[in-house]
Amino acid sequence: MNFFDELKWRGLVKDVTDAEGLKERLNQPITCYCGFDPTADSLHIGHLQQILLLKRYQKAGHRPIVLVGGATGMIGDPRMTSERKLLSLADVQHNAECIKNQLAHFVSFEGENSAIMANNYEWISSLSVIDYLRDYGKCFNVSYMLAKDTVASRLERGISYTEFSYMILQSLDFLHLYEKYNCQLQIGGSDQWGNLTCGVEMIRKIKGEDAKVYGVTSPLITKSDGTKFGKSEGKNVWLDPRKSSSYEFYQFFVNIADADIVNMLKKLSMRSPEEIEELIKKFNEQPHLREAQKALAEELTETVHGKEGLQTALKITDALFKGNIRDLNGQEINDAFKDATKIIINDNTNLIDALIVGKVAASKREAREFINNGSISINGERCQDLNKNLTKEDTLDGKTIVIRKGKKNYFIFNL
Ligand code: 383
Repeated sequence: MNFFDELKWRGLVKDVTDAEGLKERLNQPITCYCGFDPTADSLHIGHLQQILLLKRYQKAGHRPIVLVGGATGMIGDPRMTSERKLLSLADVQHNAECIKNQLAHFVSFEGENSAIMANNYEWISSLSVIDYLRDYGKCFNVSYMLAKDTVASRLERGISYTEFSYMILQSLDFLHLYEKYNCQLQIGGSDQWGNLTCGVEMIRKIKGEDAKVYGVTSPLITKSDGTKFGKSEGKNVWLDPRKSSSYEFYQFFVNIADADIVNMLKKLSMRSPEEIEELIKKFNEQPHLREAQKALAEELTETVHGKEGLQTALKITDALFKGNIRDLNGQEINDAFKDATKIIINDNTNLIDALIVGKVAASKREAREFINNGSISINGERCQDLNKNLTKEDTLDGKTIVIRKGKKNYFIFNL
């Protein structure tokens, strides 16, 4: 399987400006780029596929350019739905610095095909409005721009001239990288198709038919249950451990539905196709073991959070599974129960009362029953004492008490 066929096998090719041409071209090293706008101070799981794609290109001998959109982030790529709120220069610059550091971890800056880090603020911020309109504006026919997906979808609701111009900026980036680094390929998610084709067209117009450049998109990951990929309980899963812990990240992947795991394994694992086929085979024989989910979760957690992050995630997962809460330190407890509702109680509250306040039990009778039959544990130790009071001494870190009902229902009490 050559590189392009492997990308297709993985489900990482949606549209290509010239599929035959690109397939052929990829037999020689190419310089390719993908852009990321600094709309937040961290990237999230939705960006992972493209980041890993850049890594794949590099592994296959090509040179990746990671572009941070310090200028485009000031303008805003139009969304299908509504106008974006403008971010301040200070925010964009702060975000750009943050995501640049994140992105730098995924590619190598050594060797013959070392990666390049670029920020389009460098060349766009100094562009004069006259040059912009004369040199680039002339290449775009307004009716062509109006026909682009995102623009077309916004015409009724309204789209500002600012966002309307976005595609010109992204196109001139491609031209700039083509001129400076002979970058001949831009990749992106399928939402970027309009921007990619614009760039290819513009380079052709300015540089002539001989300037061969390509654009290729990959499908955005879709989930079989219709919910959005990359969100856990409606919230983004971020790549920055301060925003989403390694445990949260690991849980996201380990909980992928059986119906989705094969697709995600192919798209996101750096394992070879043979190794992936092997995993899929094992998974199909014994899906309940969730080996495929565990393998992907472990691989990606290690890539994004490092060996230590993975160890922490596995330690928390194991402790919650076995109920050994006492093995966790303060930070790990925070990570483990970040999203759990915290029930505030006074020092020395009777356990039965606490179970009612925390809605662990519906009545005193039920609370007693749970305690009697051994379903209640405090910090991982079963408690069958009906007279138990919860005190400072029961807290793990001076304030937190973890109560479990049955095998898996955790309730967090704060004193
Ligand atoms: C800016 C300047 C360029 C080339 C690209 C850009 C950014 C691009 C964009 N991309 C998304 C983003 O920044 O908005 N206009 O969040 C996402 N990407 C990648 C991928 C994706 C896209 O960063 O589909 C998901 O991650 O293309 O939505 O010269």
